[in-house]
Amino acid sequence: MKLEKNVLKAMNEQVNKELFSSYLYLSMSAYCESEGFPGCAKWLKVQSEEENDHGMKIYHFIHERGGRVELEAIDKPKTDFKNLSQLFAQVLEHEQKISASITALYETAIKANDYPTQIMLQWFITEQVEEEKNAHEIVDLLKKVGDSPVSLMMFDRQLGARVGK
Ligand code: OFO
Repeated sequence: MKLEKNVLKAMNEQVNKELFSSYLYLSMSAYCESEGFPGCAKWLKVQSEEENDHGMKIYHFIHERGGRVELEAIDKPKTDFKNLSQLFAQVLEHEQKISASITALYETAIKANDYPTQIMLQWFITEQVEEEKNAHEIVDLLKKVGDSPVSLMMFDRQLGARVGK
C-alpha cells in the first residue's frame, strides 16, 4: 500500500518539524551553556538528539513505504531567552504545537484509510504525552525554584542527570 499524496506531504512536513525541534533545542542548549547552566544545556542537547531521531524515524518510514523524502529548509531557531523559566515555557509550548501537528497527521492517515501510518504514528502520540509531561514538570519545578542562585544551581544539577544515548 503506497502512501497517498496528502499523507506523504504531511509526513514530509513532519520530518521538517522534528528537525526544526532538534535545531531549536540545540539553540536553547547553546544559550544555557553560555549562561552557565551546563545541566540544562545537557538536558536540551539530549532532547535535540531525540528530536533528530524522531525526524529520522519518519524519514525511514516514508522510504519503507515507497515514498520520497523531500527535505525543506529548516527555519532559524530563536537564539536568545530572558531566563530559564521563559525558555522552558517555550519548550512546553513547542511540544504542545508538535502534539497538535501529530494529531492532524493522524487524522489525515485515518481519512486515507492508511493503517500502517496510523500504527506508526501511535508511537508518536504516546511519545508526545511523555514530552508534554516532562516539560510541564520542569516548568512547575522552576516556579518553585524562583530566582535564588543556590536553588537554580541545584535545579541545573538535577537536569544534568538526564542520560543520553
Ligand atoms: Fe518529537 O517530540 Fe518533541 O517535538
